Amino acid sequence: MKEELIEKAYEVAKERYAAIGIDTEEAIAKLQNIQLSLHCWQADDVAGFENQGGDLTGGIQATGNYPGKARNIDELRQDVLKAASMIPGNHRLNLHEIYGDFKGEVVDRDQVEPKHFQSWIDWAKENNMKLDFNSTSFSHPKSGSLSLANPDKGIREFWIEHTKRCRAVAEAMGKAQGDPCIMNLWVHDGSKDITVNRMLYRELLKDSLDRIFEVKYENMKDCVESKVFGIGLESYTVGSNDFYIGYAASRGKIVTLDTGHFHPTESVADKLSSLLLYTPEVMLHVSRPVRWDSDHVTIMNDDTLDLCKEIVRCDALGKVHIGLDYFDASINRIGAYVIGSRATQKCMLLALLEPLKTLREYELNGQGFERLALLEECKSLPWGAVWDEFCLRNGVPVGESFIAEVEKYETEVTSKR
Ligand code: RNT
Ligand code: ZN
Repeated sequence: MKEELIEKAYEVAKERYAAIGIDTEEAIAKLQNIQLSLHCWQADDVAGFENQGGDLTGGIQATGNYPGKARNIDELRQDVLKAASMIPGNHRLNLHEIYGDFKGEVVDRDQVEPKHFQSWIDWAKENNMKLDFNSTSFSHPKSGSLSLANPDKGIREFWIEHTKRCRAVAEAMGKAQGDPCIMNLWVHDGSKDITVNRMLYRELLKDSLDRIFEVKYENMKDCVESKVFGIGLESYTVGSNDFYIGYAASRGKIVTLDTGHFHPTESVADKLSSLLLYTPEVMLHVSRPVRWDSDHVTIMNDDTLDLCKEIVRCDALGKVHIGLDYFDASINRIGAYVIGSRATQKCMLLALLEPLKTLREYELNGQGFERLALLEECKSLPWGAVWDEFCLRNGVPVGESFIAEVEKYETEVTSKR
């Protein structure tokens, strides 16, 4: 597409938005500052570099066998940079513990140290990317159905040690980058069939978490992520939504809302304004559940739009961390990164272009018709021209031109793996 055409369209859009009291330049500036935390695990179907070829366990699944997944740390880094080159703005990378640079050594989970992530810290600095982190309780011989909530003392201690060490890794990352590393804690703990010990496991998890969080750090922030159920763990999840809301609210921790971790008709967007009253910040795992927590690639659907609008309506841009969490192994994986990231950014842009002041006036005046009419009209305002301009200014492919770019990378790089 010709640059002049994009700019011309933007000038028209700018005027059109100005007519409803919206400054598109302000929206663009805000969008520029929103950093997504790109999930490293989309590049290799959550395999990591520890148990090459090992099965993905813990009730999650990456389905599909599209060729070209990253097989080692170099390939993964190359893929992430390629994806980032097609996503406007500057973003973060979210690592799981199993993606450490173990240099061929067997480093068990209770042995992990910041040094195993030194090359990531260096790489991130070179590439102007900040890092976030996750402990990894799945895909391990000691994972089973219970990790931090395991009544077996040995197994529970193992995972407590792992998670404590992960916090130390996150602290090292945060310190090195001069910006807090957000560490997410999700454990799959649950039961396939009816359990008569719901309380016992939750007491154990609560106690494990208290022990894990004993050390106070300055350069990392802790998040806890709930879930409804995992595959093979359908009857009970120790770390349910209620469990973690209570935990986080009483301990000043951050709740991670994964958009695939609630009942299908539950609105995740609606949770922000409640959580933000009682917990300091919120972490998001933006995903796309299709009938279950299927982790399809995020798209610009009503769920994602509602979520982004709520962030803006709650005036919480500085308090909500936006991470992505999906793993589709059935399509080009770099393309999947780009689609999901850009879709999330488009939703954020639409949220930033909302004539909130007028909408709120209507609402307070009891003008329900006017509110609904303006909300509907906003859907067809020329936000696409603002998006194109944003991409152009960021030097990334505009519109569908990234398709050819992904295809080229596939021909030259991923198809040869
Ligand atoms: C699983 C959780 C969790 C994982 C990642 C890999 O249901 O969403 O966040 O997807 O940690
Ligand atoms: Zn998640």
